[in-house]
Amino acid sequence: MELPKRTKGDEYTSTGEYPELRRRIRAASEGLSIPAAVAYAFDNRTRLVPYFYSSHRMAPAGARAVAAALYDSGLTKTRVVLQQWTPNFRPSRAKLDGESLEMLLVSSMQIHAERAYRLIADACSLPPQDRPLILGGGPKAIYEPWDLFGIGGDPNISADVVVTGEEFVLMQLVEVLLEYRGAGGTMRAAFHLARADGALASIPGLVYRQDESFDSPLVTTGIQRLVRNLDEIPHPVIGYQLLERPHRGRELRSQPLAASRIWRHSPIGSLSISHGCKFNCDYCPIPAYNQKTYRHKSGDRIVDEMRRLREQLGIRFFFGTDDNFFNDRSSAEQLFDKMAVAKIGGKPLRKMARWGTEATEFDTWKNRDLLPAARLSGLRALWMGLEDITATLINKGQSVNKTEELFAMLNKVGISPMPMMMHHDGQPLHSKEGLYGLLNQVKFLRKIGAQGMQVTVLTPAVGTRSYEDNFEKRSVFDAVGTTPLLQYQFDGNNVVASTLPKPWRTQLNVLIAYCSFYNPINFARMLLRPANSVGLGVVYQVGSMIGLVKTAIHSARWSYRLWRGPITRRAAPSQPKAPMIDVSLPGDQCSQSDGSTAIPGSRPVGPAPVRGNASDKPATVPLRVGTESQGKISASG
Ligand code: B12
Ligand code: SF4
Repeated sequence: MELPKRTKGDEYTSTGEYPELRRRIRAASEGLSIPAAVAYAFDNRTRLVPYFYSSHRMAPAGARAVAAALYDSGLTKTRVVLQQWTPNFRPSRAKLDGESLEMLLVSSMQIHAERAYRLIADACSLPPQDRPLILGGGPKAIYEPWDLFGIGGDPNISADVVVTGEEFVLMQLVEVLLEYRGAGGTMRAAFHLARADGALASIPGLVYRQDESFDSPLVTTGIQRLVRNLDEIPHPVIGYQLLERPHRGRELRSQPLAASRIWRHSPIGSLSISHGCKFNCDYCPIPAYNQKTYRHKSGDRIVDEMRRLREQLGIRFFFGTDDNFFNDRSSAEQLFDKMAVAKIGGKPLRKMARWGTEATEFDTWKNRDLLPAARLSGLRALWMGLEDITATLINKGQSVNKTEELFAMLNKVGISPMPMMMHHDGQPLHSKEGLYGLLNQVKFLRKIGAQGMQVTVLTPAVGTRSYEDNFEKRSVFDAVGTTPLLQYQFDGNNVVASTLPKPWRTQLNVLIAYCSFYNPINFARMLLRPANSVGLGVVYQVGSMIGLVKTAIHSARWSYRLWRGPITRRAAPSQPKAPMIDVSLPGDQCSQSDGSTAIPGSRPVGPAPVRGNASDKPATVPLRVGTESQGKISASG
């Protein structure tokens, strides 16, 4: 099921609301010391091609943005800890300027959830009075917030509050908590007071336990409001300067990573340029998450971000975290106009900074006349979700002829086309005729100038229209052999759902497809191409051939286990294990794509509890906390 959206016209914050909120928090937090760590969970088992390099060499934008928002609001004792770089970090032992953490903010995708649980478990190993306030956020929290409470069935291992939206929601929460904390309290104590007072119900985008009792239901406050003007978001240069430097230790170092060394560890800078996509693919949660909106930054702002990151931190390669960059022509145009004439250190921006992003083939084709301008803005690579160029799996306006013509145009202007393909049950490895087979498509794309290749398997994604169907069709695996499936395996690199009798073949198909693209022969071919079409291809070939060694071992093992079986299947996805109560205020009510109004898994309770009245408790429902997928969690595991 997709996330619901707010009523039309009520999706956004008003102009200036977010900067004003930060200004108020700055005033309220003056003189306070609130040590906080934003920990980005990362499961190293997912470090495979095609993300072998980017997952470690591109500091994630979400965790940086959250830390930047705290810092910019006066909570300057904030550090960003990436588990890719600091795998042994233990929140329970972390100190900033000699003080223990008062807030632990865990950011996680679904595939890194097992690592997120451990971070939370470690923080919960402290005596209750010493525990930081534990907040969950990021894609795992957005779609399955209940999973971060009562982890592994232990009600003591739990986040205190989960943010199901963006940093604006967090800062609204921080403002309320500061009001309750005062000068001498802690953020966790403030959270308990604010919750008891009903003061959190008016912040859309939160999930928390109604009280501290073991059978407490979860409360959801509805769907977030989105910051409309992305230029209002704090500058990314702030978040970069809060990064913990890579090390194997458990504690935090006294100083963050030095500015002069940031580019060495994160040579690619991810930049949030736009959010949203006009398409509506049934296996993708992005349009619903964005409440069908499209937001973008101004050209001036992007120029300023690149300039400062280049000049102050030495980062010269950028990746736009766009869902569909060419979604809106006028916003792309204004960006190119500004970037084409911008200078960094007296030189044209395009000489000092290069960038890549994601866009659909349909919109890139529609705006193909802008490609020369795009190149002048420094755009050097475009990742396109072609999925299946015959449009059999999904029709997003892609076609064989269009792809061929577009790739030629892109290569001509010096922008590397980077196709992203999706292998599925209906697609054979090879077809005798036409282009339906996976290998036929990979070979064709290489010939027409693809500089890189991503092949993932179609994997059920939470928050999508097709998610539940996959369970109903009994395609999603529950266990293979005696081992239950874990969340890290839903990364598109493992076959975790299939109705075929031999899913191990699908697993090998992907590996064969990669080997057919990334190999010494194609590497040599790339080198022999005319200079203007070599682009990223050579770099990608080398990096991916290295990454393929680990990926091949991983794939062969998983394929073997699928072959051995037996495979058991699941009839339904994980559900909230505690009852969920929707207390969103009338103005914050939202609607589902099917016309219903509640948050998935929740039931409305009418008017939200107001301050001073937190006793709106539902009839008791038998409680089992944690999900099957969580397993037993221990802080030391
Ligand atoms: C850029 C991107 C990538 C990049 C970089 C990822 C990175 N680590 O930086 C690359 C290309 C490497 C990548 C890879 C993958 N990705 Co990706 N990626 C994105 C994308 C397009 C943008 C993410 C981003 O940086 N946004 C900009 C920042 C500023 O926003 P944000 O991350 O949403 O963070 C905000 C909020 O979430 C919140 N927040 C975040 N953390 C926290 C923590 C706390 C405590 C709080 C309060 C708030 C909070 O505040 C932030 C600021 O407003 C998103 C889609 C999207 N539009 O969100 C998918 C997305 C994150 N990716 C996804 C997936 C599945 C993958 C892959 C598994 C590939 C695949 N099969 O699709 C791999 C995994 C690689 C790995 N091993 O980790 C999914 C995750 C789904 C889920 N339920 O977990 C997403 C959501 C796309 C989708 N299908 O919906 N990805
Ligand atoms: S085009 Fe891409 S981002 Fe847009 S809905 Fe489809 S899969 Fe999602």
